[in-house]
Amino acid sequence: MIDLRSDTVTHPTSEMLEAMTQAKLGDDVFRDDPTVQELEERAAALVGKEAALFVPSGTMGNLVALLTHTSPGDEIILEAHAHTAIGEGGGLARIAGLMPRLIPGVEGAMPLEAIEAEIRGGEEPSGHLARTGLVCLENTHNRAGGIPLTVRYTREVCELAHRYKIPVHLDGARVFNAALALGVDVKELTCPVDSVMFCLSKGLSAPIGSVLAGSKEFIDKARGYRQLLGGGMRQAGVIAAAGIVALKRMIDRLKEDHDNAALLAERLRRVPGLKVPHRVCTNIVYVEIHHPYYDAFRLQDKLAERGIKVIAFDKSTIRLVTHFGISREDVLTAAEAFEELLGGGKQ
Ligand code: TLP
Repeated sequence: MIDLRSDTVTHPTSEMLEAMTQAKLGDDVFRDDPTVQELEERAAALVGKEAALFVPSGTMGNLVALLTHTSPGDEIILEAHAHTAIGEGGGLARIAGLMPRLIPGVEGAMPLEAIEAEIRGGEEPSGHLARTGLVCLENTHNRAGGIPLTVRYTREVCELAHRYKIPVHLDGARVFNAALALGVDVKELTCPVDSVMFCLSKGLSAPIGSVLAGSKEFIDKARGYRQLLGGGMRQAGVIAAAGIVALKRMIDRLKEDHDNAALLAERLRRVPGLKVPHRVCTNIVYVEIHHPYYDAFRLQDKLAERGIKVIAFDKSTIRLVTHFGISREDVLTAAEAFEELLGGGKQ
């Protein structure tokens, strides 16, 4: 099987499995699991924050951030196709009681003027207007094709939001991919924001877990919300141990995934009936299917019959993601399968 559905499908490395069996454990809800503490300290230092919190998933990390920064009834400004807006079960409204204010972005970046136009201060005396409680960014931006938001843009959004005393949260599920693609230290992308969530279980290949990082005060409060959501994990050092290996060993190798994605995109661009609608800068490739016989769902099924797994997002869109375990040969094989199915008349 060549599994290009997501970088979430990566399995732990043997070094991770070894570290998991050797991990020193405690009860993390009592805050005495040394392995979780080591992971949190390393993670915080890596992204230039005072403190960090280990959470079971990116979805929980984002939701805990939202709950910590805002009050129910607040508005939250997000890019229209942000994962937090469309991919996290509506938790922002169902659980945090927030009203999404969605702004369509250009390559995942909301125009600054549009953000400023949507900010509401809540100081209006009649109390009619909702208050903007948070601005969210996503880097890399998943639905925009894994495009990284630049350091300059990140700083500008933060300066703008902070001028109105509004915090900024970064969904940095793949922020190390962004830093690599931009050739910057990840801190450049994470220091300007008030909080950042990043995933250990995607390109970094840990089996489970994400990290939320911010100021000490923010993380102390966030810990309570994690508990409320059922995210207190007791002997969590078992999985944190894999996360530590992920941070030590798996960040630099992301380049291989980016190179493979670029090669895949280059090959797919040549296939009749396919369009790659965006720049490919990291490990995500979307293709649009314009074919008389295949729509995305049928193509997904036919590729699966050939041992290639992809995700059809809708009738005309398929997503492919490169990751640890996918080689250059694998992406060439996948591209050939597209070519044979769409170009070769083997229907
Ligand atoms: N994204 C997953 C699936 O939800 C589709 C994927 O395969 O891309 N932020 C971003 C930008 C994400 O892409 C994801 C997961 C999350 C948050 C949520 O992380 P998890 O899956 O750990 O809850």
